[in-house]
Amino acid sequence: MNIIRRRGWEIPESQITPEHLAFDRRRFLIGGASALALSASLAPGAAHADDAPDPTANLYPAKRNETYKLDRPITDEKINAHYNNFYEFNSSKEVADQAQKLPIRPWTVKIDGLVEKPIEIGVDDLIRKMGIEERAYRHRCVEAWSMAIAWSGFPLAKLVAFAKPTSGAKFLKMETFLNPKVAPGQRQTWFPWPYVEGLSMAEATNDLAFIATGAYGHPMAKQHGAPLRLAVPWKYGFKSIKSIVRFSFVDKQPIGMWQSLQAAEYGFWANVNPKVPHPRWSQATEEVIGTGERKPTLLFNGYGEFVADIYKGMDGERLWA
Ligand SMILES: Nc1nc2c(c(=O)[nH]1)N[C@H]1C(S)=C(S)[C@@H](COP(=O)(O)O)O[C@H]1N2
Ligand SMILES: [Mo]
Repeated sequence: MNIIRRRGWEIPESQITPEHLAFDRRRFLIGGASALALSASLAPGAAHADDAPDPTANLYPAKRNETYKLDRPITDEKINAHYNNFYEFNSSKEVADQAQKLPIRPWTVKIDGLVEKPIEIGVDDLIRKMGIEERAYRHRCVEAWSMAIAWSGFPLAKLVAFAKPTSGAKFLKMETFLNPKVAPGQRQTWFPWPYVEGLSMAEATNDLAFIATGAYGHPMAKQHGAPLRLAVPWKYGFKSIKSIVRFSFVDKQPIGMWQSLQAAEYGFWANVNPKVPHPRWSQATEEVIGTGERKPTLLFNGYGEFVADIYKGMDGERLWA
């Protein structure tokens, strides 16, 4: 996968391994090679034989919300299912096989912090309460590659309304599961697990912010972050936290996992901007995975008409990286 000819002016793959620590480099390269071998043998979203049927499967496929249009075809599911970032499992792009070990039922979602009343709710109850729709979104990783995905799920704003945050809530902090027994990456104790990400309340209640519970017309494959993950397509991909177990409303800006590891490279806002390079590479263009194309990257990943207003008057903030 991801074998393209690069011209001299393009950055070599070895320099765009951003969410990395030096000792992961070798595994990353090995992962790239094994991705080729595995993608032929595993069906997308292939489940373990011992998995019970998904209790919400009958909700899919959901009706497409046509407000959000794509300027490119949806990435082939077979490719998307074997080109993932999910550091809880490993730091290569081939996580699909290992991710199948994650138990996703029962799955309890905690909603707490500055809310009228903390809630714990099973994911199936939550999904049925919220209802689902389909949205085709672009996805732009900070590593300068992109895809397009047909997510199913519900606007994050619906979950915020359900949570009833108090007026003191300024940010929403989200956390991934912590289960080192099934997630070998979480045995690497130099990572400050669990994975954490956050949004401001204005971002969390913008209609574009989406909680995806499925993709490609069926419940989410585990490697994409089942049973529920965030999709905030105007931001670099690391903001779109997977396999969420907790939503906490807080008064201070949360520190994301990548931000706590390398604040100079991964900030809180992380909005896509082709003119602001990452400290180690340009963000001007992106490799469209599965096509071998390079396309110019768009401001806010092309979603400025929906989200640019959020950032009016925030010029003092580091909005772009
Ligand atoms: N919990 C968790 N969420 C995560 C990540 C991760 O490693 N762990 N990687 C992020 C990054 S860097 C990207 S690009 C996207 C990748 O999503 P995909 O594999 O579904 O394309 O997930 C994001 N969410
Ligand atoms: Mo990413």
